[in-house]
Amino acid sequence: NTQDELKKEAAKVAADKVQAGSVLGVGTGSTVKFFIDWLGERKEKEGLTLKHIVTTSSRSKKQLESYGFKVDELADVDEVDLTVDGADRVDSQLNGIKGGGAALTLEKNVAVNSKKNIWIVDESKVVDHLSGFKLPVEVLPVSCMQVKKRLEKEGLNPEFRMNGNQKLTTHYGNYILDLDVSPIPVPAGLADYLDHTVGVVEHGLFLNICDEVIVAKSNGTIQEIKR
Ligand code: DER
Repeated sequence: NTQDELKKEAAKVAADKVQAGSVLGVGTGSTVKFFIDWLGERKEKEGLTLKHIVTTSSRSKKQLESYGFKVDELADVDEVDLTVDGADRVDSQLNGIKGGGAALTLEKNVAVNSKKNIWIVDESKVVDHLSGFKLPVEVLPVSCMQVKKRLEKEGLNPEFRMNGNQKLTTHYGNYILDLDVSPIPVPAGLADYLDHTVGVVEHGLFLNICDEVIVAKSNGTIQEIKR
């Protein structure tokens, strides 16, 4: 099984869990892309309709609209029933690192306002302790150099994410600092520190947010891990 085939399988299991008439959150990334394809297929085959769909990136929005789904803003809905998203790493406690796609701020805002969060991943993302992926931190441009220095002093090895020779800008016009800490010794401690650092808009530590992970394994089986 190639990695894409695994992503596709995990995405299918999640798409089958989506209930007609519900409020659905749709994340971002290459695994979610398959999830949207499966939703499109359910729409075509069984006329799946949803009360609302909100999404975490313009890429996912475009793809959903290409299947004829209407996409609403999070501000226009009360609460999301289920959000399906990918993740960059997920540990044995179902805590994760997200933000590889630079959409972490909207992803976290949708996730914490969802009654249930399911992540779809291939086996390569599953780790015992959060490691092997740089932690994305979204920072305001105004104080980005000072924040970078502060994080350097903490030994967190921040580097700006680049887009060619320019700093990459997020949907909200901010920058991303990727922190090279692997493994992350105390995720809750680091999350707390970042939550209290002025200039940090959001970070990619998603702790106690995910309820269920659907893992596609290279031996062809699917593992569903629930909190
Ligand atoms: O959190 C993120 O931004 C990640 O990119 C995540 O959604 C996984 O993306 P992937 O399915 O392309 O690996």
